[in-house]
Amino acid sequence: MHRLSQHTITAIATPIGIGGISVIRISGQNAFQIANSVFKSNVNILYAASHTIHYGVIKDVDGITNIDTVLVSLFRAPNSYTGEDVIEISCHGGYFVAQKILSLLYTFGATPAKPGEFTQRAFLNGKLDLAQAEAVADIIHSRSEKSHKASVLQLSGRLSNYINELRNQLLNLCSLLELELDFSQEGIELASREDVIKRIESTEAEILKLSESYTSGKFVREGVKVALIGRPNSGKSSLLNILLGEERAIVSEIAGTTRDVIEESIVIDGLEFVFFDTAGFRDSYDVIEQEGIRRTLNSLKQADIALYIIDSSHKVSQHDKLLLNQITSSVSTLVPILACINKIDIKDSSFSINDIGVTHPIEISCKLHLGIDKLKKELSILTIPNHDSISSSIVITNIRHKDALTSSLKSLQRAKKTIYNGLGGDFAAIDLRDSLNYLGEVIGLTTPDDILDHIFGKFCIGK
Ligand SMILES: Nc1nc2c(ncn2[C@@H]2O[C@H](COP(=O)(O)OP(=O)(O)OP(=O)(O)O)[C@@H](O)[C@H]2O)c(=O)[nH]1
Ligand SMILES: [Mg+2]
Repeated sequence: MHRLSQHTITAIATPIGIGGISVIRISGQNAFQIANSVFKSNVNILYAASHTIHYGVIKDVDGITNIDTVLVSLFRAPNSYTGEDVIEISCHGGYFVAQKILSLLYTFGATPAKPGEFTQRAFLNGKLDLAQAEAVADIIHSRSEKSHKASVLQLSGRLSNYINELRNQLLNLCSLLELELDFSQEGIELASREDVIKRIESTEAEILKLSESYTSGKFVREGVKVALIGRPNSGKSSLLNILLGEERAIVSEIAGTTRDVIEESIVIDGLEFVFFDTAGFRDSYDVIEQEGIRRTLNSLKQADIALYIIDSSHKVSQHDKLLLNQITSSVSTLVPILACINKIDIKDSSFSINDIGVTHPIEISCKLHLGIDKLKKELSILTIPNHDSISSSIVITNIRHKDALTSSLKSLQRAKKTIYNGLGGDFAAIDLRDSLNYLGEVIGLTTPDDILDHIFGKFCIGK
């Protein structure tokens, strides 16, 4: 199906910049020859055993000038990351040395690796399936314990195994229906239609559950988005700063201080929360402020939790109630609205939260740092249904997987309809095959090449 490239590729696998060491990776059938052209040591690496490390010097094209002292690690095919011959050169870190060695390797015939090309080769050589390859990128990008955990599980093959199990269920059913074709003259049914429907529905339920796990999966991958919404001066920016533990946003007693949306994240109970500090809500003639408020609405629409900050230093007004309506109408019913009463250190005696009509508010004071831990706890509790599913079952964190599962489900529904309409089992088998293929896309069995290129193209160079 796929053609393996004959090129030997190379790239710096570590971040560009000053550091202790940099690692340059070479993979392909000429990896050892190319490395041998620049590496001088007591050992001839062309004959050295796989999985050994050698000390030596990288020489310039003239074969005389020393570029750097390095360690070279050898991995012979197929026992390497890519499944090909792989060399890793560990040189001194820095901007110049690694680039210099890289250009030397080009001179001796290596070509620059495209983003993700090492992992793409690992995939093409059957070292990992697509879901596992994607997990490699996720591990690199994970910023919280939970996202790291989900990616490690995916890399271990847990999702892939489950997908294979689901595919097997459909495959068995498919074979049964296709076998009936041989007996079509006799009109024999190898399984009753009720039984076939039952089996489809059982797999359908499993795929649906997996597909729905994306709600938690999205939290794991992208963090829980929390929009800080409130009237000007209610203390949104003060709260953001306290949560972050730094003076990130400008705080002032002037109403309308924040204009642009400020996005920052912290980890609470192992899960990343992304906070959006927004412009305070009010009728404004100031064009810039109007734009700010438009952006506030935008953040609200994308939020997983709306945190409504209310200033308790004065009596509740009509504006506070209007804003609650505005928030309610802007978010989906699934998005919790958490009310946060701020400035309790200077709470007005006539302030009553009941006048706004929110339930279970949390009282805080940004000035005295009161109630902040309780607020964090509450945010964490709001995501608990998702916490549980993350630890106990398989979650999908990737929109591509979600789309493939949705298509797979649609095909199953078509298969059922075909059977209900009394059409032959072979027609239903076609729909089941479609469903199978969509499942296969998750692990890369049936993924078109251009999509593969797109997926690996999003990886970093050197991975
Ligand atoms: N006493 C008291 N003052 C507070 C508290 N929280 C915030 N403030 C003050 O309230 C004023 C407004 O705070 P900000 O954090 O800038 O309010 P904001 O909601 O971001 O305002 P805009 O950006 O204009 O919408 C500042 O002077 C803060 O110092 C609090 O808990 N107690
Ligand atoms: Mg502000």
